[in-house]
Amino acid sequence: MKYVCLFVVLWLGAGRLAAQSGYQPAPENLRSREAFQDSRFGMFIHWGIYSMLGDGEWAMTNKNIDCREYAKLAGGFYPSKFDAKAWVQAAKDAGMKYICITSRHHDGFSMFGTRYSDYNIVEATPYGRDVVRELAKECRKQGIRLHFYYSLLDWTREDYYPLGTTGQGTGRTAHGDWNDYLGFMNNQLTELLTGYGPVGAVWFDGWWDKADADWQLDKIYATIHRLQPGCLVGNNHHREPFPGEDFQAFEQDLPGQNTAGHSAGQTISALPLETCATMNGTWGYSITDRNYKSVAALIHLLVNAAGRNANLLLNVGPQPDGEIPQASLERLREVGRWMKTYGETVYGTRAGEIAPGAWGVSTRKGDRLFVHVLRRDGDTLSLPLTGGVVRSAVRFADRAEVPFSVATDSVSLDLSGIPADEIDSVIELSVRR
Ligand code: H79
Repeated sequence: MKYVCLFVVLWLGAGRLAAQSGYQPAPENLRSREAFQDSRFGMFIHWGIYSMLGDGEWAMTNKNIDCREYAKLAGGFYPSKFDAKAWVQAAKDAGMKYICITSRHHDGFSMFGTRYSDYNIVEATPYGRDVVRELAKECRKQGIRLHFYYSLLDWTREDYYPLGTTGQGTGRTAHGDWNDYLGFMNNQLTELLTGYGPVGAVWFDGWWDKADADWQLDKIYATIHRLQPGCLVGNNHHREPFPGEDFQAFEQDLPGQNTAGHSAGQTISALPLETCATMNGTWGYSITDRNYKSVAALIHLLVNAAGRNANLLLNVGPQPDGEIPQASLERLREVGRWMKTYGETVYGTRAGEIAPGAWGVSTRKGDRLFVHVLRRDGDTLSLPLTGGVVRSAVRFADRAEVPFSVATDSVSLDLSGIPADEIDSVIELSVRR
């Protein structure tokens, strides 16, 4: 058993060496990491020609659609209501500070005007517009940072060979050269990092499709950091971060949790953390999925992330017409309304020293420790707290005093004056450390 473990450790170690070894983040990269953490809330956008099928972004593989048949969707893609301004406005109204859009998902279709494949929105659709460029422009105008999701996995290209664990039923018979594929990705990433203004982050996905392939991530990451040293690199590989990465991604789970089954292979690193999550059960547009989280659940997700030192990247899946589904827009507005009052207890904070519990979480900004009570269990809340002097406790929303008492290792709050049915009862403690 011991030897097996040693082998696993060595093997994982070797895999990491394939990433950007000896990586020293540039000063602007370190600043970006802080700004990224300060922003805490972003919008994930999953949009592609798959939206026309109304069955999520995995439809091609889930239904074993031949890639040549699938490609015909492009000829009918005309999102007549696409409006970058409306998308950015929706993100802003929600209190989001950045947008991460799928520049190319696993289906292999590029949502930007690339010179390296004609299978892209400008050349292959009657719409003919570079929606990523329009979004980039609008983001700059409205002060929202832009991140690019970029799939390492491809279900259409022949040079994505040998095939991985997914996409085996998409009808590819000819074999291309893996090195061509790596070159293609480097070229596309160079386009994205030179033609679209400042990029906040590149968000990789799909590595797990061929976990033991020679991805040459060192080259890919180095290209990104050379072109834009402040651009953060993240990779949703569900493992511990590799060298060259600037933040750690968690999918459909908060850091430390593994309800969705993607996070068994990763513990929490010292890098900035980001949890991505769907608003219903699907990333790409689904015409049948009405299983939306409530506004309260979404606020809890955001606050629970902040209390675990993580950002929340909350997804929307625009329709084939280019509009964000109404059910998503309504929720974004409501979360935004809440953030107008409580944003100060989320933005610019780091996890507080009171560990998350069934009751809720804490966040901190300077001497201000925000206790977010997400689940009330009686009128007295006793929390572990050591090494600080509690000077005051007030209800954040109206500054009303909250009676409290301290013991050596704890603080007790009397919540009797606070309604028990609030989404999040925020108590602000002034704690001098
Ligand atoms: O873009 C969205 C999804 O399309 C993508 N990531 C989010 C952000 C995603 N791809 N796959 N998944 C989510 C689910 C992952 C399934 C996996 Fe497996 C289970 C990966 C590794 C184990 C199945 C078996 C796929 C590869 C091996």
